[in-house]
Amino acid sequence: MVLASPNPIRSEKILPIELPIVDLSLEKPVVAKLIVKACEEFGFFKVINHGVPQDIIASMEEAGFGFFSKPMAQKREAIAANNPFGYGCKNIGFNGDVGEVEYLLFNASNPLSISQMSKDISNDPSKFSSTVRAYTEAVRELACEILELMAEELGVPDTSVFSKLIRNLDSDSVLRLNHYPPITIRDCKDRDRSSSYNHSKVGFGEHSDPQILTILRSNDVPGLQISLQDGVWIPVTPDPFTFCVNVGDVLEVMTNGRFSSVRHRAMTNSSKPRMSMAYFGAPPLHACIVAPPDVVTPQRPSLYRPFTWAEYKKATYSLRLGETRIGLFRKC
Ligand code: GA4
Repeated sequence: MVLASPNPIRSEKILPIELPIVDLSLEKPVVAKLIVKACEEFGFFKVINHGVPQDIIASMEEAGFGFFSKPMAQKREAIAANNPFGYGCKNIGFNGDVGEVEYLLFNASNPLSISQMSKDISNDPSKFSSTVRAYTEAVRELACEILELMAEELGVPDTSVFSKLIRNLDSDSVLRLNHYPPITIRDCKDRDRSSSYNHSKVGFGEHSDPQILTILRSNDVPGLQISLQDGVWIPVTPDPFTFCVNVGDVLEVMTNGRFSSVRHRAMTNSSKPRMSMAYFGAPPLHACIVAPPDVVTPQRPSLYRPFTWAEYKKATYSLRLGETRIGLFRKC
């Protein structure tokens, strides 16, 4: 098990492989096949011609950078007391994980909480909250479109089986803006400075996403890496015009293990700030997570016991970032 650490990591293999790119403007059946193949082989893919208006993306990015460029004393006003939402700096979760990252976390399905939080974030709270809401709605629609194509290709008759969970008004989806400031040579300890290592540090440690589907957009700065094999990292080439989509733990369970929720991490760099904006589409707390009968066959019997998202979330927050929680729900 590898836990989040802010220190440089040396003895690892970095493999330059490109993720599959799915053009959403192609014919539906073609797109659906490409998506399912990518989810089986990589758990990750990029989408182009995704239909999310560029001005909505640009406004969200501008609002995010606007906040992160504020003095620390002002950013601290957005720290929430007893919940994961609001501003956070270096601390990830509640169990001692740290990284070279600062972030804003929003309850994506609760417009009221977004408006409340915006008061501590921006001098123009109504503009900020409508920017967050417009972005969230646009990426949620994209997530639903992708989830419906997946269900179709998997042969599930109710093609809204996955998407209805995140369309539900009680969905527990979150939006996260992660800001990775550049780590300069002066920030590194002497022993790191003398090495030929490129001074990259762990921004957000190795983990899998607990939810159904993640829709991630980053600026043109590298940092995201995925791991298809222990200790082997594949860097994802940044492209601000595409979205990077990945399977979460719940979708791995709901496809009875056909899709993989793949571990990934974010590294910092020494030259430019990186900002990623991730929408994590999640079910409502009371939703029962179980694979539809169509993906359970005699050759592929059901792998997980049914559980609620509330149970899964509780397990997630009781463990460290890098720990595997999906195994706790596997049938013996
Ligand atoms: C990883 C994916 C999302 O960023 C997140 C994270 C959450 C948090 O930062 O509050 C967690 C992490 C994430 C998984 C394990 C737990 C919970 C931090 C942590 C140590 C918002 C999420 O849903 O799970």
